[in-house]
Amino acid sequence: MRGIADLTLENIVLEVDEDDIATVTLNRPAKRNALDAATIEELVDIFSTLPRAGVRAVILRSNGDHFSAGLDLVEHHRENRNASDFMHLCLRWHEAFNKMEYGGVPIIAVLKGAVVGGGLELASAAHIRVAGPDTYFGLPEGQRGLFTGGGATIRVADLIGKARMIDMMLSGRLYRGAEAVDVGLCQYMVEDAEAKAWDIARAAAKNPPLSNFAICSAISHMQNMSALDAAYAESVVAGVVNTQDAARERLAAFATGAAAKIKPAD
Ligand code: 1HE
Repeated sequence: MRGIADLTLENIVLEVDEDDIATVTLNRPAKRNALDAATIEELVDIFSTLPRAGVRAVILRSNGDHFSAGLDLVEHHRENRNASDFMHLCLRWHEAFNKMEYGGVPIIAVLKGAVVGGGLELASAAHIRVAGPDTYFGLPEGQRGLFTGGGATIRVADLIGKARMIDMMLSGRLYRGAEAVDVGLCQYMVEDAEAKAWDIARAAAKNPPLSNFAICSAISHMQNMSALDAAYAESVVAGVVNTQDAARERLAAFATGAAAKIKPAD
């Protein structure tokens, strides 16, 4: 089985700290972290590997002023792709983003500057999005004579609803600030997005990995099912998760009054 040490990465920096929290950093700041075909392959490799490597949470971030400018438009222009080429490229985007969404390891995205087009599709595949004051969201595909190909019709529409997504694509509307939180493009808008993402990652990493696996795969899978099948699948997942050793220990702590209570801090 390929491990983290076997990965060959040029456009992304991958680090894992002593608490098994991985940092995945897009590292093409000179190109505003545009997603070329090679970067997508690196994302496929990384997110195929991390869930099996004992990683407990992932911070997805980028170097430079912008999270990602989306599809590498210059490469797309240069390659002069035909319909089949681009369809197969999109399937690789889906491979990468599905590995993220369904991989079972919490992914927290740190957003800044442009989160546009394919950059928003990438951010949407994370489980939690934390934005900073300069972050803005857009889907400029229409303006470029393009269409979404990395899952926006599924994930962005799911986050904000199809009417808002269509408006973004037709009118070029950009969202930022509190409005971006209100419509659902991100869950947090804070001064220091990086610090907030780390707080969330450390909190999530304290949960048993099997619980996080269910949270970060089962919920997405169940959204794709009928209510009847989802109820059945939820029962099966809960049967496995809620009887794990780590749950027994935590239940014993609660039963003896040793566990923390679920209350607001103030
Ligand atoms: C790029 C890209 C890119 C920058 N592909 N090279 N996405 C877009 O339509 C967004 C396109 N980018 C922009 O609007 C701007 O670059 C930004 C607002 C993100 C940043 O502006 P700025 O002034 O900081 O940078 P810049 O001067 O525009 O670009 C700096 C360099 O990055 C420059 O390269 P250089 O070699 O001339 O220095 C740019 O060419 C390069 N660059 N963005 C390639 N996107 C699966 S389908 C998904 C479809 C989509 O994603 S459509 C949305 C595409």
